[in-house]
Amino acid sequence: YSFFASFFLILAFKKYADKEALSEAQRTCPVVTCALPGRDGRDGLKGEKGEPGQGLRGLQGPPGKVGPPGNTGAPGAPGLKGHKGDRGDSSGKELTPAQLQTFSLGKKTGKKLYVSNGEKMSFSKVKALCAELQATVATPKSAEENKAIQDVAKEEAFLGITDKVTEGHFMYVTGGSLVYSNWRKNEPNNHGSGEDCVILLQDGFWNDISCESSFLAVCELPA
Ligand code: MFU
Ligand code: CA
Repeated sequence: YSFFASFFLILAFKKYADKEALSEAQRTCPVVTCALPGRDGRDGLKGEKGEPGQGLRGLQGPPGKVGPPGNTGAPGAPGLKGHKGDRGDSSGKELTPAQLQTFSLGKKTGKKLYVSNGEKMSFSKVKALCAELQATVATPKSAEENKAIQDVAKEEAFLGITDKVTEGHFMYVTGGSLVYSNWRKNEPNNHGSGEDCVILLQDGFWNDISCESSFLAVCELPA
């Protein structure tokens, strides 16, 4: 008895409780909310990649800035072999231009050498030419030297003698008064507007003449 009584009592209470809970939910819970489906499910799988867009391609932008210099490159390949050098000499000595000139002209040591290029020119030009050869204008200081110049000069040639400093007093261009002279008869006469230079005539005698006239250039290399 008590078992069945208890059973029905429980059932009845249950039925009452359910009914109360339902009516309470109807009062407090909005129909819409309570009628909605349950919570959202989990996120689905990632979709496939879409097709490329079809918008117009933009214009090309301006060139970028110049980049920094690159590193130094590796050394290049060796150059080609050079030409064979000069013979050189066993002494290891080198000739100065003057020594080379002396050698090529066959100049004898201790003896003056007179040279000419066969050109005629003013006295100032003769001086300049001889200076380039590290020489001076031919200046005979003895009959022997006068003859040596005569042998080189095939026509009238300037001598390194003038009276520019003091009229009538002929001197060597290199300095000093004459130690030897070979004037032609009636010379020097300072003819015309003046004659301060001297030429060696074909017969070996001297004549004073204008320095602006042109005569053969003969230079002398020191002994
Ligand atoms: C002589 C020379 C002059 C010039 C002239 C033509 O004078 O002394 O130097 O050569 O002859 C008369
Ligand atoms: Ca004269």
